Amino acid sequence: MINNKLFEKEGPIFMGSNKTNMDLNIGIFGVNYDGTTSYKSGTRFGPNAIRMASQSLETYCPILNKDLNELGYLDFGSLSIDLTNTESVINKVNYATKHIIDKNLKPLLFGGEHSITTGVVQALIKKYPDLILLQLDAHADLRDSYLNNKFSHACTMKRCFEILPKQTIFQIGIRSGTKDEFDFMRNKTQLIKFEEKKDIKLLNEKLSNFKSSPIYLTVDLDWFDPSLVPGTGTPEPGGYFWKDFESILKILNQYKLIGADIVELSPELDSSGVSSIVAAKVARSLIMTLDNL
Ligand SMILES: [Mn+2]
Repeated sequence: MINNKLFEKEGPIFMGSNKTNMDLNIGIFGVNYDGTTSYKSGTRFGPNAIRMASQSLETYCPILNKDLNELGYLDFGSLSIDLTNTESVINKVNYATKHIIDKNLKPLLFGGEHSITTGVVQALIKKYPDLILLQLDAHADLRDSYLNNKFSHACTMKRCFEILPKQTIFQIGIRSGTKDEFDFMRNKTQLIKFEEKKDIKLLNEKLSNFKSSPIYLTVDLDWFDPSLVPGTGTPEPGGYFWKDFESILKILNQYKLIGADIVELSPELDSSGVSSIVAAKVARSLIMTLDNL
């Protein structure tokens, strides 16, 4: 079927994102794609699971002292994509991101697998050449190629690194990868272990050189511990908890976040539904942080 629509309008939307009486600041869209998933698939159901779980949350966040009811964001729906070719999905994400930023909105994406981040960054660097990237993830995602696909989820940070003019990525809490990937992170001094209080201080110190830089945040939900977020395709023991995310959030709120994504939610792998709730709460937090400027 030929489909010329950019976004699919049917299905659930993120809570409160049907407001028409407000100046918009943030544009949400989903990418229901899990074509390169190497272990367990199902992230194509992620965007709608986040939207449905959002209905269970309060609109008010006591940590950030903000209320979604006072913020201008719109959920455009999920991107119409061709599931057979990763590169065409990434190109479509690039195109859709450009569409969002041309409207002067900050993009917030719901994945889908991590490969989609490459498309967002391709679009963002045209507007923000001094963009820096922050990645929360269990995995380095720095492989040059994986299963013969350079656009695999396992390569997404490598592809981003290659196109970022400033070549600056801070990779927070990475605990899995090849020796080559860890050597790369250590040599570029971009690995932040985030295991102790001093790592929060280290993150703050590193970011203090980028007070005026635009920052893009990619949240791979497997950064969290599998006991909190079992609904992800490649769970990795030894992860982080909600309080850890909050401490990063507090730091980010002092910086210029211009876009974000939440990827790798595979809702059907978690019968309790808690993974989707965590993802929706991350989304709520990021809408509030993106609204900061
Ligand atoms: Mn990842």
